[in-house]
Amino acid sequence: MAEKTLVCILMGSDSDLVTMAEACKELDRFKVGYEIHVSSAHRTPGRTIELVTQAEAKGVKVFICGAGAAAHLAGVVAAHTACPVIGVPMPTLHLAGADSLYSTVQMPQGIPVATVAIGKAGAGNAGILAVQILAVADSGLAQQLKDFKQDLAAKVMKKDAALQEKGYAKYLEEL
Ligand code: RP5
Repeated sequence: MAEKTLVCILMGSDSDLVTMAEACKELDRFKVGYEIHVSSAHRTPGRTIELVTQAEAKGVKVFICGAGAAAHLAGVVAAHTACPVIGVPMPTLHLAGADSLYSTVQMPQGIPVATVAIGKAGAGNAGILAVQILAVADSGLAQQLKDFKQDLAAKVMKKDAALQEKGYAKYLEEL
């Protein structure tokens, strides 16, 4: 059976896809259904609002928005939905993503955007955060998240054990 679409990912440009794919990968990991669209707050403002309305009608519960530079997409989406909105600031050429970060995070009181880190780590975390939001009402997802964290911890422990065994120089050679 096809997964229900619970998350809607919007990005301002297809040039954002290389970053936003990290959010897709995390949602795939947890088998959470999502849709992903290119839609810009500035270039296609009407279409953006239409996508938000359609997504809500389909049962979407969380929006993830990635945009760069004068990054107003997450804020505009948040203005049009009562669902949680996660903003992912894109890295940029001229200001290294500080422009995207500030324009995504500095929302006026009343219209929150949960802003994650700039770039791929932020996009991946946006996917995980969306799963965490959904897991509040889904014990199966909550268990998957616990397993995921245990797995992360086990990987770090394994690396430390190898570092202790080999010493830093050999470890570095094999990195
Ligand atoms: C933003 O402008 C997009 O989110 C993208 O990060 C940036 C550049 O877009 P392109 O000129 O590559 O389409 O709206």
